[in-house]
Amino acid sequence: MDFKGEIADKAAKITKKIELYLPKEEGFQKTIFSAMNYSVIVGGKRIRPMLMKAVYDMFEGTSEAIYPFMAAIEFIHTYSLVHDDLPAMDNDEYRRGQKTTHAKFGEAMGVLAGDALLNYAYEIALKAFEVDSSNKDAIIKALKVLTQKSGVYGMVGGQVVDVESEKTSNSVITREKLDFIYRLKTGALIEASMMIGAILANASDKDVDYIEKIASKVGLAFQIQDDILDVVSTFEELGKPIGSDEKNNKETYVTFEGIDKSKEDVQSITNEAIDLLHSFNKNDKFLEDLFVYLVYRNK
Ligand code: GRG
Repeated sequence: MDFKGEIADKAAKITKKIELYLPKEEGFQKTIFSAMNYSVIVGGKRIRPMLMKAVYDMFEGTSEAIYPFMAAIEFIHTYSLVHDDLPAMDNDEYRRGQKTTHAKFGEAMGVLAGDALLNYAYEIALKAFEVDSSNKDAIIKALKVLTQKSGVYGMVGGQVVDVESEKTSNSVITREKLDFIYRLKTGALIEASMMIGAILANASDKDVDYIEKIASKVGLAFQIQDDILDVVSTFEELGKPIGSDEKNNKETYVTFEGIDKSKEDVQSITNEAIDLLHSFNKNDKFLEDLFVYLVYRNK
């Protein structure tokens, strides 16, 4: 099996595990369960739980507590996409080739499905205490990372600055602000995923800090690649060569640095992350391949 096949296989296995934690579609509030389940099951690359498990395996983790956290991080990621697609934000009707949650269930249910997934993620993460009562300190540390990286000092904070930067269209966004947005909006959940993998495998605080640094590079390279893919698909849709004068209405890494420099930076930031990873002197082959796959993905 080639690496792409291996990734697809792992993603399918992760989906099966995650599905076990989804709510039953019953009761008077059945619609919200359907909307939550639809949002999670409709697709996604499962990158965050995959990174979490890969780091966990690298540190030779053995606690079953990893599984509720893998589900929780994917539920938080899913809520962020559901809310990002709402009319008040990006107003998208399709994601992953399917109707977005609000387009299928209505705007109110879109808001509620996002709220529900976020809260439910913590309900599921707390199940880690039932699964492994011998690892309480690590689970508390993991919960702290999960809550902080998702909130106003993490993903939500990044999204706030991103939304404000779009609204004030005549204010010029600085590279410093763009870096802030990328580090929080995209990077924070990737950092949380990898840090939690290390924490639950009982890695030292020093190693967890190091993993955070590596993850921050992976998150940045991942977001720049997302910008590159966006530009490439926009120009393909317009039938124009990449780099022609079409002005994008949103500042991105590509509008700041140009497509060629952006591609170079994806490569050099990924190499930095891989070099740091090697310094653990552990079996990191899968993680290294995963970093490369993530940043050179085409969707
Ligand atoms: C609404 C609080 C709140 C946050 C939204 C995630 C996000 C912040 C916005 C979505 C838009 C976007 C392009 C974010 C950057 C991160 C990113 C590339 C998300 C997509 O992640 P993938 O590629 O998605 O892992 P799949 O579909 O594979 O799950």
